[in-house]
Amino acid sequence: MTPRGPWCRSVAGLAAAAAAALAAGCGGAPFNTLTGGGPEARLLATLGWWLIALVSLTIVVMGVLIVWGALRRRGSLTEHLPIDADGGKGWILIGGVAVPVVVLSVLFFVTLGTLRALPGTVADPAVELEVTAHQWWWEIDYGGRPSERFSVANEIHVPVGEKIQVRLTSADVIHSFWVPRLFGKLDAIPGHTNHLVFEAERPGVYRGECAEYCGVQHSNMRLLVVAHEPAEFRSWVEHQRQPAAMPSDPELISGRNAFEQYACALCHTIRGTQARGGVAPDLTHFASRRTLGAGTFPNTRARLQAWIVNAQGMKPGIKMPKLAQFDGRTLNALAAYLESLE
Ligand code: HEC
Ligand SMILES: [Cu+2]
Repeated sequence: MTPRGPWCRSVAGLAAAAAAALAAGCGGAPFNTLTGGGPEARLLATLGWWLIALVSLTIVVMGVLIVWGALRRRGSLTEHLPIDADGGKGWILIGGVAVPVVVLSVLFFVTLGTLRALPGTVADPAVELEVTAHQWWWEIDYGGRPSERFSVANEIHVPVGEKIQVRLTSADVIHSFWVPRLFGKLDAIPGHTNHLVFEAERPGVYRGECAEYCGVQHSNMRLLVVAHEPAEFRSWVEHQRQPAAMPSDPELISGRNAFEQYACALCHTIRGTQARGGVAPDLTHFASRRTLGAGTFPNTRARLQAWIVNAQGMKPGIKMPKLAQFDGRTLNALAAYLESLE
């Protein structure tokens, strides 16, 4: 097609932009719901394609009818079509009743089929997780015998090709748990447990978000799902089960003492120390995580120091207060200690 005139050019431009957006979207964009990374996500993607197809068809047919209605002249051949014989009632019955009933019924049954194919629980999952949403971070507890349990935050590790069973709840308000390339949104409701099963087919890092407005830092309540080959996953689990390493370096020891002495230990847990708080992210293997503040910052030394000094300045409104001023040495020791918690 050779575009003629500005109107044609803008249509061609729009089409090119749409095609580019579609192509970019198909290239594995993290929030693309149409490129499922596992069987559950693909079922949802198929449902998405059904919606797009039927809606597009409806739009095209409507567009053609509008253009045709605007262009036709009285007395033209079309007036003699049988459908016009009753003064237009046929159009109303077909366009206003029959077509919507057909389109909505198809979508209804496709949706029902998708829901049935997505069970909330499986008989013997490879991994069982308890996910608790907090304002504004995710607590992730790995089950097992009491000695095997451990808790991490904002970063879920799973083996590829295996079913993961999630039990989801909330500690405060309603949140919604969503990793678009792996599963659909599921509400996290205080006092209630919802169930979800998912599987990641390929190793990689999948991004997720809280998908239900939950207060000032809702937009900074992210999570990552990291899918490993099974052997790699097992060694990750083995490592996370260990308590925090005992420091021998004097600076790290003073960092640990500071952590236990300041209020930090009232909110946070570091297994193997006296820090046993239960209302904030478990920091036992904090340094093994990629992000700080539920996906808000990369987990670097500079950000960590700034966070310890004034987390409120970085993520205003969060439940970690600005604590008393530390002297430079204490601050360095605290950060060095937390950074040593691989
Ligand atoms: C009143 C409870 C409370 C106290 C006291 C507290 N924190 Fe926190 N802390 C939190 C909460 C809640 C979060 C999660 C914030 C978020 O991401 O929304 C957090 C997050 C963190 C994180 C980031 C964890 C992650 O994985 O993203 C670090 C590191 C941290 N705190 C260190 C400390 C240190 C060091 C101290 C003491 C100097 C301390 N905290 C004192 C409640 C507390
Ligand atoms: Cu939210």
